[in-house]
Amino acid sequence: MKLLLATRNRDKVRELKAMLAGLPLELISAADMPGLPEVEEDAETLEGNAIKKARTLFELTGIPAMADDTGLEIDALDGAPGVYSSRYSGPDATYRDNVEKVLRELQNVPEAQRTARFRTVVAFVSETETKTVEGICHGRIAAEPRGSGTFGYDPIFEVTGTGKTMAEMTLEEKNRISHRGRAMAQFVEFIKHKTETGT
Ligand code: ITT
Repeated sequence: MKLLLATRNRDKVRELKAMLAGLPLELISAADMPGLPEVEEDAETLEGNAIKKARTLFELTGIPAMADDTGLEIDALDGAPGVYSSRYSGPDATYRDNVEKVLRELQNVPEAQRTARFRTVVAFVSETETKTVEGICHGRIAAEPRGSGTFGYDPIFEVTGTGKTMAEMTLEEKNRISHRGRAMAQFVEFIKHKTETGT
């Protein structure tokens, strides 16, 4: 079975490939397919955007597609940046710009009130079905960035119960406990069932 990873973010592709390794799938990444359009993420929910990305690329290529949409939800900011996580500080924002904006906004917020969560919705779209699963990882926004592994908001996201930011973890450690890892564990079961039953 072919599976198209409908994301242009190479950091996400690296994690998704590690999580899908060992399954009888031929993985194709949209990041490696020139000519595919950028899908505008204009839905109001992670689920809406994930389905839109997967459906658009399935319709263009005919290959069953999966997409993940991820948001960082910070309680002291009423759930922001949430669905706007990739462009929080503007349309061409870098990871660093976004991290700096979050830290500025939380400047006067004490440690106990810096609670947050990463949420990932993974969507799968094929000719016959549309399926979504969700994964959540709880944590807190650190006072300063720590660690250089992984990507995005990871250097400021301290995972509950670990004392580490996600960027202080190895990829394997992060994938075991992360929002994306949790969503993908469910997705892997779903795909395994499909490949075993030929559905
Ligand atoms: P695609 O839409 O092409 O998949 P994207 O970068 O826009 O790529 P998302 O909308 O899912 O992906 O993610 C929004 C942003 O959230 C992303 O640009 C990162 O800054 C951040 N992000 C996503 N997953 C993350 C993770 O595991 N750790 C830290 N930050 C993450």
